[in-house]
Amino acid sequence: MPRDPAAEQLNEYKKRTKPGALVLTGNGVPIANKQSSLTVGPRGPILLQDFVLIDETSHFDRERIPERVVHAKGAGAFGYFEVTHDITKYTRAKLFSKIGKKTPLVARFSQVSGESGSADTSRDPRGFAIKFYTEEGVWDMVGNNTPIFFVKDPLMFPSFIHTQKRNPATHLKDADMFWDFLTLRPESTHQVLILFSDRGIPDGYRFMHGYGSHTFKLVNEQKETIWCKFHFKTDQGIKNIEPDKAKQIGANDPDYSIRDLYNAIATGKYPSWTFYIQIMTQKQAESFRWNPFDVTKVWPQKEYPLMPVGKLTLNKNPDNYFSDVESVAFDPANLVPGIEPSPDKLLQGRLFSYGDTHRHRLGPNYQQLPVNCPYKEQFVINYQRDGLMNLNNQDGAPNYFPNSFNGPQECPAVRSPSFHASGEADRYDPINEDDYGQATLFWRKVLDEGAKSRLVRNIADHLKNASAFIQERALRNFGKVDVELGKRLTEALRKSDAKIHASGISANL
Ligand code: HDE
Repeated sequence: MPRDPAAEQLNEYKKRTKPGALVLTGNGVPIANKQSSLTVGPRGPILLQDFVLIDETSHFDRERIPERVVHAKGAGAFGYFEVTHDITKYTRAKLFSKIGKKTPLVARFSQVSGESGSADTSRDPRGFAIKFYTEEGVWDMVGNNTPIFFVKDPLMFPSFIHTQKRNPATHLKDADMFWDFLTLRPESTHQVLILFSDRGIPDGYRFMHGYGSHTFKLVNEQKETIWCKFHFKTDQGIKNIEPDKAKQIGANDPDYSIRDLYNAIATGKYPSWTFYIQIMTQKQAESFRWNPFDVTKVWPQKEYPLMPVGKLTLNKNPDNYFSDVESVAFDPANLVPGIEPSPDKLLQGRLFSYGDTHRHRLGPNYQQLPVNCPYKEQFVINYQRDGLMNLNNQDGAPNYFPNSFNGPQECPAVRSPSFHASGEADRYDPINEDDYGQATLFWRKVLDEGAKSRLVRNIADHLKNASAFIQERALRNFGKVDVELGKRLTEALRKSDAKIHASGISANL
């Protein structure tokens, strides 16, 4: 069998280069012997003056940066976005300014809860993050492959993530943590159903949709605003992996999805997604039967149809995984004129968190790394200076504002329209926000009989590992989605080796 392009990477390098380049130290000095340390006699000890050894070892000691606290495992690629439909009446964002316009981008797809060495085929949401290098700065669309999320208050997020990762005492994934939290926060039910459905294990990153998930605000040239959601539909079609096969692949080829994306692009099978928006006027939002900024709910597509906007194509693999993918830093706060945040609380929390984690993970000047830099190579001109690993002296421009020395000026044209905000400051619980309505629709209307059976099996296979009282709470919650779901799950758990109090459950449904 011929080797695939990912396996051939080094041979390809050899073909396109000439032998004979010199190996240098970090400060650019040729190295006479790269294989033997400098020792006193053939048996050592080693001399401290062996700069070749020290240079090599000390750089090696620092090769890893902290992995992302979530979405640590992922694959990335470069490509472009092309506008196919005019939406200038809704947004003045320059990347949408005319049909046929192309904007370069980088995409990163990821698993959420596993570490950077974990298997690509685990049941987990997948990250779907796109960095558009627009002419008015970088727009990051940092979404997932599901249109909704588990929780809706950013204060819940660290706890939620803790429950999906390892138990700090045992360093093991823990079914009690997982189900305890989710069942105590019933707003997560809708997303839990999607996670345990067939779409919970996509067949690589090419065969899944992407969603901005939150509601955003679009602003047009006249400063009129409208609410909007972003959808990326895969042109490859949806493909998922059966759990048993996923386990098998996870054991034999844990990097399955990274390999699949790399090889597809290397062989010219460029994956693409059609980009749609859903819009809702301010007036419609006021009378919408759910909170339109509640990220645990979708906007029904029958009432708010998808409108096509353009196509996103990935056509170039990273040259270097570390600098192009590990160092890429997405931030939902990276918005461009014409796209603004909504009051969605979870989104508001994210507007702080990402820049904060980047400053920790990559340093204060992470925006200067080529993959993060607007237009990639051109440095931003502003009044920020210095700091760890600063590369930009801004050509001697003044570092204070206002100034009389041709420092960069404000641009009043991009001013955002004002918006009204008022209310009693308090910590509001999301109570009476209908935790089950859309989950019920998902169970009854979206899934066919086969999909329902697989969902029940998938939940039971996981839930059976939790403590009995947590299983019972889960069954009560799922029973509120649909009595049938509760009953079928109870049955499935009874058939498994779960230690449930079988009699107590159906009584409580
Ligand atoms: Fe993230 N998330 N997240 N998230 N997220 C991160 O940023 C966070 C949420 C998503 O390929 C982190 O650079 C908070 C929703 C993706 O590099 C961190 C909250 C959605 C990626 C972070 C959320 C996402 C991240 C970790 C709730 C889908 C990977 C490393 C308030 C709409 C991006 C990093 C990449 C990564 C925080 C919820 C998507 C810690 C606080 C909802 C695709 O900043």
